[in-house]
Amino acid sequence: MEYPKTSLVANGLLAVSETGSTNQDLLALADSKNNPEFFTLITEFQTAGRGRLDRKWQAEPGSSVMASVLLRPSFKDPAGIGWLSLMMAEAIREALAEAGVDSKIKWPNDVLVNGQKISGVLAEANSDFSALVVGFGINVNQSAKELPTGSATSLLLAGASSVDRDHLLAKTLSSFKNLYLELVEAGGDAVASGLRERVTKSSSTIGELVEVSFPDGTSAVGEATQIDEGGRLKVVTSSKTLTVSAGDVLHLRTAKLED
Ligand code: BT5
Repeated sequence: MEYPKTSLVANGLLAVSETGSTNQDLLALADSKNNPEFFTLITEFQTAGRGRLDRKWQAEPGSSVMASVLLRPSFKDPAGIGWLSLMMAEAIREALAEAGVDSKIKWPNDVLVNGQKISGVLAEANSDFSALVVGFGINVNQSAKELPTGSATSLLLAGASSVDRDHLLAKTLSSFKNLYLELVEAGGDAVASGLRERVTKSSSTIGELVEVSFPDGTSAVGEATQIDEGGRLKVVTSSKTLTVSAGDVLHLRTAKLED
């Protein structure tokens, strides 16, 4: 497939029909070649698509948008870096809205339509943090039986048929670029750049009763009250306030819809 609209937004575009993982490939390219910021790698099919915590991202060939964008942030503040997944989720939400589909961001990296996952984002860095890639998958044309889980949805299932994947990707990248350049201008300060306010407005997690599962296997239940200046989730439990930087969140009031 050709991506003429995306080529105008990306700072160099490589489109391959199949690969293991666009995130993995772009991280390797970032180290070996001096590709610039917003260089984008897109594929029609991944054989080893990555999610967080060794999970998999699965999509049928040609059914979705799967891409990774290269960044080389001038700010070294980890707080700014913590925002990149949420920033891409916001850009995707804006692109879906343009396609006529309302969605919400579920902290830390999902985009949901009526509680079902239409998109996931994975930000990864190379070993010395000189390059970051933000990868994302957006389900476009899948029918219910082509999706890997019952909690997933696609633009087609959400009522948007014949979506042009090139246009969707170009819109996502251009929204992302605007948000990112505003963050760079604010020195990586997501509060000053207005990013936190935008993501908070788009979030279905804030104000929810949540169960957080931590990578070490423990969990906690409380109310998600805000996203802090580093992109972390504040959760007020019956005994304390937690600041969550990594974990999975289950929205308890809407859990039936999501799982
Ligand atoms: C994510 O992880 O949601 C991040 C997904 C990032 C995928 C992109 S594709 C381009 C780039 N290159 C890569 O190799 N990865 C990125 P996580 O929050 O851990 O969610 C993973 C879980 O989502 C899986 O365990 C499944 O339950 C579910 N899942 C897998 N494929 C899905 C799909 N197509 N739609 C909805 N849910 C899916």
